Amino acid sequence: MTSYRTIFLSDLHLGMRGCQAERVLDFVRHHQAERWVLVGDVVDGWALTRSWTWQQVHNDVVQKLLREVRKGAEMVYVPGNHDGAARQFIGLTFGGILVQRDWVHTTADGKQLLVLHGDEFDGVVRLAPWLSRVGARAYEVSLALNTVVARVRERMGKPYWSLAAALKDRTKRALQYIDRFEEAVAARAVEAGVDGVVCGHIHRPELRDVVTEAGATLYANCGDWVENCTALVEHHDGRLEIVRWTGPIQRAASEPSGDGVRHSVADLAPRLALGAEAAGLGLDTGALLGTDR
Ligand SMILES: [Mn+2]
Repeated sequence: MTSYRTIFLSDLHLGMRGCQAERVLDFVRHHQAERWVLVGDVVDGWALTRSWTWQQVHNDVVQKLLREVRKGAEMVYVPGNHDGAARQFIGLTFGGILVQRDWVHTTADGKQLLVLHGDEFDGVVRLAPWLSRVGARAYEVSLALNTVVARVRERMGKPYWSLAAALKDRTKRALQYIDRFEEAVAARAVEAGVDGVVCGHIHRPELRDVVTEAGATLYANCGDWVENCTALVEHHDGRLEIVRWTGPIQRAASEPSGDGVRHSVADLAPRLALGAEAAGLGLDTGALLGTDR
């Protein structure tokens, strides 16, 4: 059992196919904190609207978090866009969980961190259709892609190099989007006069100083529990760290054995980009793959 002062979690996407709920559960079981901060997209209401994929393990995660509160942990919940329905409860406390639109967290060493989900910057950064409702489905589909790339190639009748080239081009655009998102979020923190910002939303864990035109600030992104399985933690002395959890591998019957579920940040970008491309072009990736995920 590892103990931290604060644990920040975002983008669990409970209820979405591809959500690694077993890993979340394992992480929560092995950690304790004085305060838990949920940075949005905890439950994926969009996915649940499309098809009901709520499983017992998703309930288990919610119950486990509630138990932490009963045991005395503080919990702050900043809803995201996928669980935006919870935004109607801003300012209220449910079962000891305080719901906030955004939140200023003060670290043990006195740093002030503005906590927000990050979807409020979608309007500023207009390069990522995969963050939209339409793109969300394409993104979900693209998550399944890397395991069936061989089949796609065969069906499309395209040689491997052309697919690789296309991915390379799209990766560049996805990275450009990520840069712009990080800058926009950092600029908000500078504007707010705080020492840093904690967000989620783009499923890319990060902890670094970002220099904007208005000044430099600490940018922290919790990452997600669909691909990266990361949390942002604050040690008891105020030091921040990204923790990557490699607990038990979730293995559904339809999934390949081995490391078919875990993906590195490095191969996240092309798949995000492919989702973007599919959304942007109205391309039915599901049909291409011969699956209807
Ligand atoms: Mn989001």
